[in-house]
Amino acid sequence: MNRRKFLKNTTLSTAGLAVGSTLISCAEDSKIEKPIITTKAVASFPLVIATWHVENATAEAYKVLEKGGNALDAVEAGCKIEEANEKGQSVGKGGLPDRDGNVTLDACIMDKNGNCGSVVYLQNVTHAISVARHVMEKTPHVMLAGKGAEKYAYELGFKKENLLTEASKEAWEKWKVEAKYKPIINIENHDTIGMIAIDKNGDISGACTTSGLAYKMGGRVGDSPIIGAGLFIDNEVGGCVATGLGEEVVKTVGSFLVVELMRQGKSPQEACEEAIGRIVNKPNSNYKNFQVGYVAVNKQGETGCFGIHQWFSMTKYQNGVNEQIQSEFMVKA
Ligand code: SD4
Repeated sequence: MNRRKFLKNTTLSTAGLAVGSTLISCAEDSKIEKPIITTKAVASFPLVIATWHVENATAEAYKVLEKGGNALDAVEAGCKIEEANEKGQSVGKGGLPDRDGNVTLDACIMDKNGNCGSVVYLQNVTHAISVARHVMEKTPHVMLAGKGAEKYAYELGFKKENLLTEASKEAWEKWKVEAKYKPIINIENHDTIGMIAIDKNGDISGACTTSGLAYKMGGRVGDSPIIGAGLFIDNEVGGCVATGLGEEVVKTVGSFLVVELMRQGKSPQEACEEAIGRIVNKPNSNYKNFQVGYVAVNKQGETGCFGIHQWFSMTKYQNGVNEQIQSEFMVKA
């Protein structure tokens, strides 16, 4: 094994950083703390990280990587687990519908060469992430929407399915009684799945898939299928995926921002914190009422995650350990 490969495959431990927190200036009156990073950065390949608590999905992706598979296949396989999981009410089949009762999916994928594909407002097809991959690999385009995306999926052989499960229909019927639209700050089980993998060659790919915000307006598209907002990968630098209120992520081009901050030398953790700060510190930010969370990894395999509020989490599979990591957060009540 040559030295470069040896270094790539060897666990690199960097020093743990000090524990503590400092107050940062912030809009309004709440006590907002900027934690100093407490996690030890331990870097090694292969690895998978994902938003929220999705250990089955990271396990599936890691299986691909362990067999020597590439990061792109790994993130697609991982995301498909959650898309097929009818109990997850914010991804794929079983996702909560828009206010008219339609389940509409957004997804995107990006590879080590900067290629990307996405589908927005896709209906009746469970595996939006796979359709997005086909858009990337087989069409001259980056993004297909609505009926066009659905038609393309059927041409590829995807089957037409009713994505509105009884449980999601029931939740929607209950919601209709008051029909108040309010973004949900945290979904306790799991949520939009954004996933990034680094394979044994050190190459990075990422994917993001969601049914978007529950009871959104018909036609609404969030950040998750928007390259640079919901996901961004630069194989020279690292990758980032977002979850939470997509409108706020789009306004700050969040995932691209995190990757660019890492390019400038910030750790993944520092970059996620700064990107969250950009949202919170905007004039008149309504941050108390919504959640945004980022997970990121750099080329060395160091990871970071950060949310506006408590209860955001990252699932990480690295060094044979598949674990849920509770994210640090900005707003301490
Ligand atoms: C969206 N970002 O459609 C997605 C939803 C999400 O936690 O991540 N919810 O805005």
